[in-house]
Amino acid sequence: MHKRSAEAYQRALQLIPGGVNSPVRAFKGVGGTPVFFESGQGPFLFDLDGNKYIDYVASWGPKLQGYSFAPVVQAVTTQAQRATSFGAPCLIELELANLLVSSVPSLEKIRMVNSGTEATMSVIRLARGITNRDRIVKFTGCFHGHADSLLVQAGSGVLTLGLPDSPGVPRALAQQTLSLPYNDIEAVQDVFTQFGSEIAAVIVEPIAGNMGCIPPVEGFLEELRTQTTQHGSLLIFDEVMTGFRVALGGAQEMFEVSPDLTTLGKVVGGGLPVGAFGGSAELMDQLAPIGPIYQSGTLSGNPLAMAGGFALLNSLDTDFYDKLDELTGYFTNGIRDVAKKHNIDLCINSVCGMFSFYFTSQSKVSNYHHVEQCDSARYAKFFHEMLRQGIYFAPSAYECAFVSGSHTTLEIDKTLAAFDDVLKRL
Ligand code: KE4
Repeated sequence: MHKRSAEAYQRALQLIPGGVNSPVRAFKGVGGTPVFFESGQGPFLFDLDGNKYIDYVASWGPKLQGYSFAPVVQAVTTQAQRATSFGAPCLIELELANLLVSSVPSLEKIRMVNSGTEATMSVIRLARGITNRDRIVKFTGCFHGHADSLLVQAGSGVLTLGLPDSPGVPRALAQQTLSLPYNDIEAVQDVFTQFGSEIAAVIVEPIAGNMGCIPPVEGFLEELRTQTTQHGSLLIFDEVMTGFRVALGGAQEMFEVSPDLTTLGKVVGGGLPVGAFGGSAELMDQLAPIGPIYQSGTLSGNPLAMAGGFALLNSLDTDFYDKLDELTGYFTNGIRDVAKKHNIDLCINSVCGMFSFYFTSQSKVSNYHHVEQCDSARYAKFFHEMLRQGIYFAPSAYECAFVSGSHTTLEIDKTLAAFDDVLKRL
């Protein structure tokens, strides 16, 4: 079944820490050893042993139009024959910048980088530089990449200073980050009452996607906007996952709340390494070389990745999202029906293009505390059973499932049939 993957993994373990270049891929969340993939086509992945899967990981989000999307392949191939990088300005950078600025409501200017982590790391420095303040507020269960200031877990009490979430993060730096419960409006009001004048920025996933999919409750994003404005802090929407995923203008368009700064990644690179951060011209012009706040990158805006991102984003319009939303609803309704049929307690959260289901009897999952009560062992069993059926979900109960423009009801029906068989036996 996975003989060649298992052999490759043994070799990988000798060369790469944990055999992977990013921890979540090691299957630690579900047990077993990772599958090595060889190719992808539309909604399908093919592994080293020739097994075919219907994929819902989408490389953690970027594959919004599925694998080997022809316009992206064409654009990247053509650009590769010209040059992959100049380290100098080129027109395709302007094309993509213009597309981002004209699609995302709050953007006037944008700076390209090479990952979501680089985008959030840079935007935090920008916010601190602009406000001349050091404190950052984030939310427990939200993930913003692995920059030191963001690898911070909540202190013992909601208003206690942050603690490093990893060895190597200086305690002094971690203490500058406060981590609050997601969707907790009161906690936000309290933290601003206590620290308001010291808070440089609040960074939030406007729809949480790293503790499964958790949409904002009514008034949560609006309260962040009110409190940050009132206290001279900046509001940062980390739309690395939601940008161009849930709507052309991202979650800020969907919920009509305008952040001061936005980070992007994943989809905007079309599957190549791209991150970006942007906001008003006034704020962004504080960046070097015109402003004093330094930020840089050898391959930032490289024409190869710009060509890939531009080709993918150019294929998106409101009709695309209408269809994606409909297919996501068809899928999640189908899962609800199958779970009911087999009396399996399941809670599903979904927005256009992304969703997650939690094995739990809780009526809602709207913060990390709820997520911790869910049955991740049952998810692990589910994951491997579905893998045997040729369905690839995220190897972690804390991630989202993604539907793409290449999935059709044919693949969804096959997946629902697999759900029926697996949930029956769970
Ligand atoms: P990257 O540095 O991995 O490109 O982006 C970091 C990041 C920032 N913000 C949000 C909202 C994100 O979801 C991410 C990365 N997401 C994870 C899992 N959802 C990527 C997978 C991985 O860590 O390998």
